[in-house]
Amino acid sequence: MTQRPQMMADRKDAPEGDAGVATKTRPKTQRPPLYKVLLLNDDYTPMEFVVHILERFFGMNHAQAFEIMLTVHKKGLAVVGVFSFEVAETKVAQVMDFARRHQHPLQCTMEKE
Ligand code: TYC
Repeated sequence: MTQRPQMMADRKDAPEGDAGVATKTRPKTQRPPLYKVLLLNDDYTPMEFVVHILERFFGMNHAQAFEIMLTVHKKGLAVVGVFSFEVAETKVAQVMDFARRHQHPLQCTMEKE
């Protein structure tokens, strides 16, 4: 069998500064929390504008974007993506800014999954 230098961390006889806690067991990895980005319905924003937003900021094709837009229109809201905190925050800001610049009342929010 191939020999390789053994680091202290690998050695079973290494001094245990960690007092024997979780050295052999599965290390606890922490996944960052995810955030849902939600689009809300209103009575004034044009359907094609919402479709454009979904294509532009959420990478959807026209058919997907149209379908999600219709879901929001009928159900009142829909999840349009799930992202890390920073990416979700950026998407919400992009959508809100774009809607405001076009004087549409479209609302976009995020919530922890
Ligand atoms: N309800 C809007 C209309 O009838 C369309 C719309 C869809 C608005 C989705 C916002 O997030 C929205 N023009």
